[in-house]
Amino acid sequence: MKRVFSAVRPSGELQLGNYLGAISQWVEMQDGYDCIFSVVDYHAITTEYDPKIFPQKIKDHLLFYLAAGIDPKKCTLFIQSQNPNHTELAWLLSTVTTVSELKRMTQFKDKSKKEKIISAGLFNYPVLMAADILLYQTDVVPVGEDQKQHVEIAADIAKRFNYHFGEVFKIPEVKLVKERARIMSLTNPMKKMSKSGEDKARINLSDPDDIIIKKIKSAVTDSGKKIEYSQDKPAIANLLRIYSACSSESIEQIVAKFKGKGYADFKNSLVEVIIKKIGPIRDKKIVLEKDEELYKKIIFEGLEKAELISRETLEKAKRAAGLL
Ligand code: AQP
Repeated sequence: MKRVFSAVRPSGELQLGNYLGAISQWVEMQDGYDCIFSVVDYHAITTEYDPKIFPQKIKDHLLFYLAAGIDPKKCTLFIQSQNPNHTELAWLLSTVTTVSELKRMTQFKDKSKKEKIISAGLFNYPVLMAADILLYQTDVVPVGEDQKQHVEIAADIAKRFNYHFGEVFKIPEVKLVKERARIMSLTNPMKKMSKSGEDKARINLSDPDDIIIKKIKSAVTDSGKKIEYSQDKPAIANLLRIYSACSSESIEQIVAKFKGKGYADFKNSLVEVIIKKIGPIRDKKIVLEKDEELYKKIIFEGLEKAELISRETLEKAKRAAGLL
């Protein structure tokens, strides 16, 4: 069975883009693949964060995975910082990674513009992410478009390590879902929807129905009145992609459905499909958090499995590099 690794960093409120671009794919893959999913907290601390609420954020992320349909009996679920093999392999991989390739990372360029302090951790983020992926001899990494470059650099680092020290790592492949791969902000369709930044730009998985209604009603639209999918109309194209991903209808079907109708009708219907898709996840998560023991049990069992698999790879890598 092919292995899948994917993760989200607990850097804010899980949003619709995270769900459509990543977590919903995980749910679809868990029956056909050997899946390992993580909450990558070490990645989240590379940008500004609040340590006081951080443990709750980590827990919320994992509970949302479960609420979205990830089954801990089928998958391995764990918290990244609890498995020290990740940081240890990252150090080894950093010795075969060049500063110039890290400087090319779009996400580093974008994120460093927003941060008060640009940390070495933020710069080295792709190396830690390569370790996350390579430790599990991963075949496939399902991510949104924005993370594609990071999976590609992980593959380059793996090839380089293998070239210098012998076959240690499997070369991972990225898996994107086209329509869902890049959900854009509701206030600026040229920017992607993100966990961080202004709240009204995104739909959080935790948003109550009335907030979802408010956010969609005030989402920016383009000039004109027609509901059409075109590059010149990025705002409506984004809302159509969200509609399609939430309803499983094709963009063509949706455009045909709203022929002759205006933005108000379209937005009313969009609200319905979003609430139908993510409302039950929000409600389930509220139920799950009442069970105090569940979270502890799942991360304990997941960590045991993750540690075992990753230790084998780490030892192989250290041996190949002459450290054992
Ligand atoms: N807008 C998006 N559309 C589709 N997929 C998305 N993902 C994130 N935003 C969108 C996918 O969600 C997964 C988790 O991402 P991450 O937390 O590791 O990092 P990120 O891409 O930086 O996520 P955010 O939400 O944008 O967080 P912040 O604001 O902290 O930077 C990835 O698979 C990602 O592709």
